[in-house]
Amino acid sequence: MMELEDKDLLRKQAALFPLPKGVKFSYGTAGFRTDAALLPSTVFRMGVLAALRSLCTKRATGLMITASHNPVHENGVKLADPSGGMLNVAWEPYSDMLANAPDVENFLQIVEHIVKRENIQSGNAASGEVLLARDTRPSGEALVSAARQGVEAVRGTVAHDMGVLTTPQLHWVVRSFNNGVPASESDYFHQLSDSFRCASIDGDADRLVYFYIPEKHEDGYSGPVCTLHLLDGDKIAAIFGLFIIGQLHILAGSKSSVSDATTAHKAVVPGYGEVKFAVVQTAYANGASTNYIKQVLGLEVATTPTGVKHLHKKAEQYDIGIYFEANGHGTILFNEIFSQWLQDASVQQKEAEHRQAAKRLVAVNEMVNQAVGDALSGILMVEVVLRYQGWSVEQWDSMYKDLPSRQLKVKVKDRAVIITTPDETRVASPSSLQEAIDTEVGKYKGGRAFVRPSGTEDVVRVYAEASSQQSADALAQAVCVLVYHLAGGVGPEP
Ligand code: G16
Repeated sequence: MMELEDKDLLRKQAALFPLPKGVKFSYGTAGFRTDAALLPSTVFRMGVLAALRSLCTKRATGLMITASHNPVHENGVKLADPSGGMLNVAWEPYSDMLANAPDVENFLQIVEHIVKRENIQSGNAASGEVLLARDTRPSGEALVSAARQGVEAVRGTVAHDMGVLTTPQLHWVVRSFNNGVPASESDYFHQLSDSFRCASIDGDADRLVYFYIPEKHEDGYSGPVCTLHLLDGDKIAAIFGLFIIGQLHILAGSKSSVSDATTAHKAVVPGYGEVKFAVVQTAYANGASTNYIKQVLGLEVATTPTGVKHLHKKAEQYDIGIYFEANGHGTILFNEIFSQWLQDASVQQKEAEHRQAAKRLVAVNEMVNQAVGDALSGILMVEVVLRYQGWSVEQWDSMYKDLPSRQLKVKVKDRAVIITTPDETRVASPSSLQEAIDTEVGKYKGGRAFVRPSGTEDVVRVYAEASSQQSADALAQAVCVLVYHLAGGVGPEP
């Protein structure tokens, strides 16, 4: 029950927020919303209501100052229940009554009515909490202040100003706060980011890689230093290859799985014939990816020099050509005749399962950007395939384990002095450089290394693979020194 002291405090504060003349407020679909200049009394009164609701439920409530999509000169107030959801509809009539109370005495009577009806304990022993937030409208700060005064005009209740938040963030914060878990804006972002995989795209959105940070290190260590797991263009090609060969198997009426698909690239589909299907890579493809695509997926792997222009041209030679550079450039190409056949098959195949497989491939054909690799359509494609496979990003990552590798670059006076073989895996000139690289590679178990002049930067790129990260690093470093001495390095020795 309200004591005299409680009423005096409320009366004094409410008098600071008189009701504007000739306006009728209505809680509406999602709280009050009107011209911001008319709102201080309403917001003050909703602060009072949010405080009463908190005292009634003995949990925190929320109050959001926003007018959503409405013009900037408008504003509004929404209330969040302790669950984090919308204000209990049974309380909506109270909000209308309070907002329209013509004077302070009438307002106090309504407050008393609510306190009595809801059996609310107020006063010093009570402890209510209301979390306040606002959008970026210029009127927001003053209205949050009105809300705070409303909350704190109810004795035993405190307001916490959470600053600028989105409406769903405030609801999330209220829910978390009441569940006793960290509830700040940064906790909200942590929760979102921790629940996803991440994808990263480059400056002009034509490259795509995925990555995640495992909860535990492989050696069981789980400390502040973390190892990032990268799912690069090779792994994207592998999962696309897996998905497409799976659909071709269905169309071919073959029950074989990827593990016994050693001749799958010769998938013979009744009504079409042999579907020519390959994955196109460059010398930068991790050796483990090439092995997996060839030996586990049973697909043909074609190799071209670095540069999308080369991979794209090669991929066009197949009915379906997946091409990806390890750095995330890539896409899937379908030739026109096969695309048309798939369209027809998606309607005409007798078996529903076959029609479905054809439809899936038609959908891929429509979704991927066949003009050039496109990070945005690539992300959608990855998400679709992960969903189809029912895989987490960790399961995708475990398709194969990358061989340890290292990529470095060396500044030289004239990068054109290095001429490579067409597949870029060997140096044709100066021949002394290739001989020295061969000798160095021979020192490392599972070693592989090549160098090539960059086509985009004034450097020579060095790539090395070996059976351990330490060896790959050492091999790459040794090759850098060779390039520096045998191909006109400039600046300090690497
Ligand atoms: C360009 C090409 C890519 C190539 C990359 C690096 O990408 O389109 O095909 O992989 O350069 O080339 P290099 O090793 O010769 O410097 P972007 O995304 O930088 O335009």
